[in-house]
Amino acid sequence: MEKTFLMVKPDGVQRNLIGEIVSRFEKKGFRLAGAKLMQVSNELAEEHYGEHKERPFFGELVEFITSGPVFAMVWEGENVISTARNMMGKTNPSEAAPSTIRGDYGVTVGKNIIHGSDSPESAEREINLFFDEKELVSYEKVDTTWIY
Ligand code: RTP
Ligand code: MG
Repeated sequence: MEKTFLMVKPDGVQRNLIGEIVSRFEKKGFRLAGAKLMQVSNELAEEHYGEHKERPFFGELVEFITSGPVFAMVWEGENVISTARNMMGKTNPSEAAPSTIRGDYGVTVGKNIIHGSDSPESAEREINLFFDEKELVSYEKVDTTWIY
């Protein structure tokens, strides 16, 4: 099953949006495979955003992502990588459509609430960067007869 790495950024945690964001992916029908509240180190931030090393906003990006706790998650499901990106909305919240996470809650590009992997390669890289294999749980949701 396809997996993606999603992370509520420090602004989303400060604004009490963890539950709202988890809820959207749960209701959509995806399955949570792992999650943790954590402080990102400088080293991890620079590795995670390595593709943007030469960009003028790199310093700010690393400073922001390390400024407070983040909520790191692994979600799985059919086409979860691209579907999650659609549910997040465009990078700049001012261009993100209403009903997307960034469209509903974000204002500025530097504080856009959530990160999501943009390809199968980045999903694999980012999941391995943030999670040990033993932190991920594999299970099925089949038997719902005991829910009243
Ligand atoms: P992310 O990696 O965080 O999920 O965001 P993304 O794919 O939508 O956007 P990306 O191009 O990977 O950029 C990473 C993050 O850098 C910040 N950014 N700032 N000041 C700027 O012009 C600028 N451009 C990008 C954003 O916070 C973006 O999420
Ligand atoms: Mg990106």
